[in-house]
Amino acid sequence: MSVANAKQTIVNPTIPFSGNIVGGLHPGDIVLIQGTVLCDADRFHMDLACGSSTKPRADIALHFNPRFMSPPCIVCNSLVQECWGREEKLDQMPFKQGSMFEAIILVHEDVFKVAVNGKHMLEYKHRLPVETINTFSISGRVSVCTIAFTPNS
Ligand code: 9QG
Repeated sequence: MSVANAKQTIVNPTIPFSGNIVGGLHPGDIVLIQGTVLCDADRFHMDLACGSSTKPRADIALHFNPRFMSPPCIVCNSLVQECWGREEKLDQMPFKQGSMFEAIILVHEDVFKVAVNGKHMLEYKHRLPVETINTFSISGRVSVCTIAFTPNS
């Protein structure tokens, strides 16, 4: 996946990172995240959120949360009016402690599709309107070299 057509690229952000997505997110957009999972990682997560308020906490359309505790899994969820909804859990772990990764979030009309290291991992049906997403955050035991937002074209 290339960052050549990206409308916005963030390089070597300090973690935890949270930033505005210029122009918001739209169906067809691709979010690319390249980084390394720290050796001692228990978990990390990335969020596509609707604003950046901390009090009250902004809604999170997609919370994507790899957990390395056994059994390892990826938890996806949404935060609506400060409440977590039903977790969607994938009992697979494409990320490896101490290893680099490339994650791609594809924004479709009805779902997000997430691929890791070139392999499709999961779909997550929208619970909040895509048009309300304007913030990307990542935190936990991870380092990130590139975040790139590429528009539908
Ligand atoms: O644990 O699960 C996802 O369903 C919660 C975690 C929470 C999320 C949530 O505490 O952690 O992963 O924003 C949070 O509080 C994150 C970091 C039932």
